[in-house]
Amino acid sequence: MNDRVIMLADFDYFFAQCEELRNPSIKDKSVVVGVYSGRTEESGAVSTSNYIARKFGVKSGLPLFMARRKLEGTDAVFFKVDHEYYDQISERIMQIFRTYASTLEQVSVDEAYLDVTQQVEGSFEKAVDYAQKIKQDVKEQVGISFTIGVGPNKLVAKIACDSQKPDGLTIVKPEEAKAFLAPLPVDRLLGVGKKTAEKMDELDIKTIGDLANYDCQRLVEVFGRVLGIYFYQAANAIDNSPVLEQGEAESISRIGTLKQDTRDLDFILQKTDELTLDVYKDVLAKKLSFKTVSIYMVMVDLSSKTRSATLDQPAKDKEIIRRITRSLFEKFLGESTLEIRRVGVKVSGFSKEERSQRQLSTFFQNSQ
Ligand code: TTP
Ligand code: CA
Repeated sequence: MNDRVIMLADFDYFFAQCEELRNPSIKDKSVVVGVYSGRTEESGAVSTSNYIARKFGVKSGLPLFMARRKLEGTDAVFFKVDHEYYDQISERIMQIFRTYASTLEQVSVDEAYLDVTQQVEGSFEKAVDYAQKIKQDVKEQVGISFTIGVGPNKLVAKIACDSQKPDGLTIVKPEEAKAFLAPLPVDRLLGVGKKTAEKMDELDIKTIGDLANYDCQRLVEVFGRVLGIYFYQAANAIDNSPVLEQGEAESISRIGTLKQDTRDLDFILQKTDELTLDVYKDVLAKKLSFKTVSIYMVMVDLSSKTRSATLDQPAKDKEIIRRITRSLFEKFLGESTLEIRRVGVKVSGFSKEERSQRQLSTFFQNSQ
């Protein structure tokens, strides 16, 4: 576990940056992405904003009417959250990250840990160039900027990442880690909320350095064994938690809208071939085999249907997905008279042990 090189990548002002990506002309303006509650035109809160809007005090959580007030007289632009679009961008970036790391742990839509120890041969010097290369690659391929923190473990990488945004790169070598954390307030540590920070303040612990120098036994008495030891170790930059791949995806799917409503098999298969290629790229990148292939249709009356076929043996071949997709559509078109508006392709049944129909509940959960 020693001498690891761990990165945390955190996409800059993510939802707002995604909006800038598809509307480049707004880059010099305040960009606000809001969640509208729907009660009135204006009710809701800011989900995130770009750094120009932040200068006006417009940040996550601010009520939208206040955001409008603060930005009055400027040519700010407001968007509604579009999770489907942000998820797609996020997924493309995570795919690129996978090619750079031995393990990738996605923490949220815009954050992931990368274990790059092997790739940089344990060298923090090499990690500088490596991090820049990843940033450059994603910038070119996707057009999104992000911030990287590098450290000997997840805890240090995270705090390094938070220390300089946006488009930042902060490297904290193992021998610098304790000194890097020492001056920071204790609430920068995961698990130190307002109440804990107050309690620590009573013990005259204000900085992470104060905590690191505190008697561990005393901390155990005050906070209990698990937390006391955790706080002490964290303050001393000790964190052995591994970068863990998230639980294997239950399914991989892609959905798209047809250029026109149709019942024409070839026309449909043109679209599903594109979708299959994307699904297959995911399957390949995650080194999975699948047992079930499904198709999904949204009809002109907006009703939706799925059909599946399960193989006897796990497969990993693109041609198998195409072949089954074709035969499922042939059969389906024989059963239905409605035109089709949207189509989807899905593979599932990944794990080695037999899975139950539990997966049905997650069927195309991203579809609508
Ligand atoms: P953050 O990483 O906290 O923020 P950010 O990416 O917008 O900005 P930065 O990292 O440059 O400081 O959150 C990631 C996304 O999560 C953000 O783009 C929007 C969403 N979000 C909310 O919807 N509500 C919130 O209160 C917060 C904090 C984030
Ligand atoms: Ca972010």
